[in-house]
Amino acid sequence: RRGHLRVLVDMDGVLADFEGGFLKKFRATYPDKPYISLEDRRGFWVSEQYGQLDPELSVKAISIWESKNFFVDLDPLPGAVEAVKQMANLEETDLFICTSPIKKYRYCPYEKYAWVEKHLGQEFLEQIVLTRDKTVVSGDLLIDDRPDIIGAERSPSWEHILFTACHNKHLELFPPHRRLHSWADDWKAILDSKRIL
Ligand code: DGP
Repeated sequence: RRGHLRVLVDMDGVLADFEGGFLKKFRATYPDKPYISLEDRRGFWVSEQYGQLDPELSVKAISIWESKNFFVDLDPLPGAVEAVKQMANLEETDLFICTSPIKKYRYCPYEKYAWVEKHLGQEFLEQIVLTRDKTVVSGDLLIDDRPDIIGAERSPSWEHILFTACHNKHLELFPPHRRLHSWADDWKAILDSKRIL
């Protein structure tokens, strides 16, 4: 697809509200245990921060996203569904949903497909890339809330745009690194900045 812009969009924390869904189910499952409010979240790994409160809380946190229906029940983040549908309809733009499943594979990969079908439609199932290593996937842009995206490819083809999330909003980004603050932010301008004139 010569001349087309290829955009990779992450799922958890960018399209699907992993942090909100986690906290809701954690509090419902363990009502008497302490928890970390979204305001106090720091660092990409939820289990690490819960483990700092108490090692048993790390195990309990992991049990939440390893449970049936965790991933399929996640709500879309505000504006995400509309933005992705618009992006997919733009001229000369190829959109892929690039997401890392958890290694406990009983429910997660299946439920990620089910989520995409439910919220975006069957035609988007064609656009899913499940990988634990996003550096080996080629694209012009990767919109992702994880600050440190590394893997086997030392020099990924994409520019990583950090999608703002509760756990990364306090990080200072140094130029030339860029953020997308939310789906209300000007994502079209970021795409246009990568297009060849
Ligand atoms: P991605 O957003 O595509 O990089 O996928 C990361 C996955 O890991 C996503 O499903 C969220 C999940 N995750 C978040 N925190 C933790 C954690 O502390 N431990 C593990 N194993 N997975 C986590």
